[in-house]
Amino acid sequence: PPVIRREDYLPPAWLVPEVALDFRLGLDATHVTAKLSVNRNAAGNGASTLRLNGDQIAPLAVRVDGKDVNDWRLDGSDLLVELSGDTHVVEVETALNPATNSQLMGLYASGGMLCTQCEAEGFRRITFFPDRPDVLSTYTVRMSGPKAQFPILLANGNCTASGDGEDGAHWAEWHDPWPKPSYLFALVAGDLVANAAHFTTMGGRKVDLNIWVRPGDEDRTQHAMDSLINSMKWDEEAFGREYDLDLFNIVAVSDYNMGAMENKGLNIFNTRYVLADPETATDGDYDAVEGVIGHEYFHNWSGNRVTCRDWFQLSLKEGFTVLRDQLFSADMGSEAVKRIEDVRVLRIAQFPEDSGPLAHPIRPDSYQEISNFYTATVYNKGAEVIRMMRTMAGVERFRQGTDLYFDRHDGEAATCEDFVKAIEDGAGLDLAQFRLWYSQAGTPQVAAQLVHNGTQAVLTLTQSVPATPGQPEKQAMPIPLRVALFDRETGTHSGEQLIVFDKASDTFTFDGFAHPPVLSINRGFSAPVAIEFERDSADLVFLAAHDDDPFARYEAMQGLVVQHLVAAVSGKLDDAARDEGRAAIGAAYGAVIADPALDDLMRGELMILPAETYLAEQLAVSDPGAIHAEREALKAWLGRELAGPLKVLHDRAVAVPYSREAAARGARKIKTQALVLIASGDPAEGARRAFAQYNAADNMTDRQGALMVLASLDAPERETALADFHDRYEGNALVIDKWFSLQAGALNPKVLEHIAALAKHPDFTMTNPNRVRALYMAAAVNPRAFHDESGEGYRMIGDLIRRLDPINAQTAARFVPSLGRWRRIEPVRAAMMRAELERIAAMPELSRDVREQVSKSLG
Ligand code: HT7
Ligand code: ZN
Repeated sequence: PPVIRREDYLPPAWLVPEVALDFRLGLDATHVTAKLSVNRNAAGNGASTLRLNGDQIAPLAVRVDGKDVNDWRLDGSDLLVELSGDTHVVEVETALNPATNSQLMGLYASGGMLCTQCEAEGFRRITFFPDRPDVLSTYTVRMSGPKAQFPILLANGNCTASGDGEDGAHWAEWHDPWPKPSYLFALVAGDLVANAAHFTTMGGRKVDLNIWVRPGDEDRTQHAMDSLINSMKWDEEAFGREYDLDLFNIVAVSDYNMGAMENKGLNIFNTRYVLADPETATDGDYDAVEGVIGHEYFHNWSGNRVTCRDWFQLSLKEGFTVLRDQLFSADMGSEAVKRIEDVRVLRIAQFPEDSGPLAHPIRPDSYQEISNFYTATVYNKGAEVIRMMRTMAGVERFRQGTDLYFDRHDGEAATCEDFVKAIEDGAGLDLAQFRLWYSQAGTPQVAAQLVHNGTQAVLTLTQSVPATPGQPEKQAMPIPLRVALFDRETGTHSGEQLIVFDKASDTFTFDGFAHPPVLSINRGFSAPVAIEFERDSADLVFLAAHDDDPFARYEAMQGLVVQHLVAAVSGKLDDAARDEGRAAIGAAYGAVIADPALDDLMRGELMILPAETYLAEQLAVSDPGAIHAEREALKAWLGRELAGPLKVLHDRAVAVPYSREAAARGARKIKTQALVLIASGDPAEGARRAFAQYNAADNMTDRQGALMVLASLDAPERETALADFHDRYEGNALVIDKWFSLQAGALNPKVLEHIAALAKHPDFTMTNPNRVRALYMAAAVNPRAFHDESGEGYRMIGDLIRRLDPINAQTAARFVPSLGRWRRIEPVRAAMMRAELERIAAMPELSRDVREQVSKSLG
C-alpha cells in the first residue's frame, strides 16, 4: 500500500466552496446526488483535472455545468474529471447499500436507522469528493424517505424546510452556514426520541439542545444532557468559546467504531457514552459520559472552527481537545483524582506504544492508513505536550496563547506549527526547542541523583530518548519538572519550583538544607517522562504519607510497589528482602486505609496497584507469567496482612447509601477495592462478601464490582450471580457487554474455556464493535487469558483479527498491537506471538488497516 508522507503536502488544486447533497434514503438502497461548486485554487498547481476521492462507490452519472459528460476516468477508486475553466458545477450520482456496510464508515444502517461516520476518510464512501480536511465547504442537504421508517431526518446546521411527499414519504432540508471539511458532514434518519433542553450562551444566543435515542432509552439521557450544558458553560468560562448555531443535536448509535464524533451541530455518539442511570451505569461510566460529551462539544472550536490542514496534524485537534476535556472533568469533580486517572491511562496505553514497533511522534511523518493513527500517542501524549506548555506559561498566559490561536486561525485548516506559534506569541514563551516534542517519538527517560553537600542539595539530571522505528538518534528536549525538597523532620518543604531541564545532563542546586532532604520530582506529572531515581523505601513511605501534591503521593505508593515487584520478578529478592519490601508496602497501605484526612476517592487511587503492563514497561524483556504471579501474590499477602482493616473499610462503605455525591462515590470505589483484596487473601470470605454485595446492590457500580470479584473465583456463587445478571439485564446491550467483559477479564483459571464458550453465545456478534470489544479486548488485556503459557490466548486474538478484518477492518486493526509487543516478552511466548502475526500476514486478502499494523509489528 502507498505510504503518505507529511513532507509531500500540496495545497488542493480545486476548492469546493459550496456543496448540495440530495439523499433518497433506503436501508438497502440510498441514492445520492452531489452538486459541487468548484473553483480553481490560486494556491494550487493549476491542474485542469479535478480529482474526487471515492471508495467502494461507482459514478452512476457525471455532469459538468448541467451537461452529462463521458470523458471522466477512474484512477484506482478516484474519479478524475477534466475541467476547462476556473469555476464549474460538477454533479455526480452514486448508489449505496447502507445495510451491508459492516465497516461502519460512510453511510450505514444500525438498528433500523441510517447514520454516517466520515472522519477520517468516510465521506468518499458516500460520494466522490476532495475528501481532505483543507477543503472547506458550506453544505445544503436534502433528504427524503419513508416517514414511518425514518420519522426523524437530521443533518448538520439548521433545518430550513420540511414537508410530506407522496406514498408516505417525507423530506427535510438542512443548511450549515459554517464552512467545514467533508469529515464533519453527518446525516441521521430513524425512529428517534429526544431529551430536549435549552442553553443561553454568554452572548445571549438561545440554543436548542436535543439528545436523540431509540424510544425507551430517553430516561437514561439526563446525565448526558447535564454534561452537555456544563460543557457549554465551562468552555465559555475557561476558554472564552461560545456556541455558534441555534441548534445542537446529539444522536446515540449502538453500532459504532469509536467513542463519538464531533460533526458540526450533529454529534454522533456510541450509546455507551450517552446512556446512564444508576441501575445500569457504573460511576466510571458516568465519568466517561461526561468526559466524551465534553470532548466532542469542545471540538466545536478545537477541530471544527479551527480544523486540521492534513491528517498528520491530527493531534492539533485531538491532543488539544483531550487536554480541554481533562481540565473540564477535573473542574467538575476532583482535580487530584482526575490527574491520577489520566496518568494511569497514559502509562498503560501510551507508554507501551512509545516503546514498541508502532511508536510514532504525536505529529506522525507518514502513514498507510490514517485510522491506525487515532492512538494514545496522538490523543493522550498530545494532550500532555500541550499541558507542558500550559505549565511553563501559567494558566493565564496560556489562555492568552489559546485566544490568539482561535482568533488567528478561525475558519482555517491549521497545523501543529500554527498552534505552537500562537502559544509562543500569545503566552510569550520561547518554544524553539520544545517543538521536538512534536517530531520525536519515545518516552524520555530521566535519571535523577540527589547529593547533599553541607547546606546544599545538588540534583543531577540526565535525559535520553530511546530509539524508535525510523528515529535512531534523538536530541535533548525541554522537560518541565515541578520539584520540591522535603525536610524529613518537619514533613514540609519551603516551596515548589519549576525547573525546565533541556540538556542531555544538568545540575540544579538548592540551598538551605542542614540535613539531606527528600526529593519530590515530576509533581503533578508535569512532564510525560519516566523518572529513574533509586531511593530507599523509607523515602517513598515518607512521601506517600506527607507529600502535599496528591499525584506525588500516589506516585510514591506506586514507586514502592513497582520497586518491590520489579526486584521480585528479576529474581533479586531473597526471603528477607521480600519480607522487608512487603512490610513497607503493608505499612503504607495500612496508613492509607486508616488516614482520616483522605477522602475515599483519593484513598481508592492510592490503593490501586500498578498495572501489569506498566510493570512490564520497567523491564527490557519481561515474563508476563512471573509479573502476574508476583503481583497476585502481593495482593493476597496484603489481603491477609490487612484483613482486619479491610473488613472494617468494606463494612463502613457498605453502610453508605447510594447517591451521586463525591462521598458516596468514594465509598463505592473503596468498597470494591477492599473486596478485591479481601478475596485475594481469603477467597471464601471474599465470595461471601461479594455475593452479599451483589444481592444488596441498588446500583451498577456495586453490582459490577461484586460480580467482577465473583467471576475470578472458583465458587458456587459465581454461576448464580452471572446467571442472575444475564436474566436481569437481557435486552440491554450495554449491560450485556459488561457481562461479556467481566467474564473475559476474570482472573479465573478456566478463563480461556469461558471465552471460547462466550464466543458461541447467542448474544455474541462480530458485527457490533461494542460486543467484540467487550469479549475480546477484555481478553487481550487479561494476562491470564492473553499470556497463557499454552499460547491459546495469542491464537484466540490472531483468529479474531483474521475473522474480523473483512467485517470491520478498523476494529480488527486495534487488536494487532497486543501481539506486536512480542519483542519485549520472554522468548517462548514471543515466538508464539510472532507466529500469530505471521499467520495474519500470510492471509491473501488483508485490509490496509491490518496490513500496516502487522507489517510494522513484524518489521
Ligand atoms: N474525532 C473523532 C474520530 C472518530 C473516528 C476516527 C476513525 C474512525 C471512526 C471514528 N469515529 C470518531 C473522535 C474524537 O472526538 O476524537
Ligand atoms: Zn476528539
